[in-house]
Amino acid sequence: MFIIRWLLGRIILLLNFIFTPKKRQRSAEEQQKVDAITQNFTLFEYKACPFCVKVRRAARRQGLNINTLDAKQPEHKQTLLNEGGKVQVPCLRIEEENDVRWMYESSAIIEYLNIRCK
Ligand SMILES: N[C@@H](CCC(=O)N[C@@H](CS)C(=O)NCC(=O)O)C(=O)O
Repeated sequence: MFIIRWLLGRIILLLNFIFTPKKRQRSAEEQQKVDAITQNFTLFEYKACPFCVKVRRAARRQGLNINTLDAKQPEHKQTLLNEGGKVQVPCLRIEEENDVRWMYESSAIIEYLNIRCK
């Protein structure tokens, strides 16, 4: 079972690499504005998780630079569990004006990013 999951993960990563989406281009000024928003975001993920790949691809299509943390690493996994509430990826940590939110569900994250970072 582990082998099959591992293999599927490699296939997903390979396909993602081959069919890397085009990154949206913005003017330097526009990109700066969007970067100022996304610098408060952290995406907790597993590299080969299909739902995480989906979010990373959507972020790339939108030209967003989002810091990622590998939730396989025990320290990040613990943070996700303690502060987010459960170990499920992808999870977007959103820090805004002394408020921290933990957003689960790939579709919800993509929708949020599309609205927040037009
Ligand atoms: N419906 C969720 C599914 C996310 C999901 O199933 N993530 C898996 C990894 S692919 C997970 O976090 N499993 C818990 C674990 O591995 O501990 C989404 O769209 O984000």
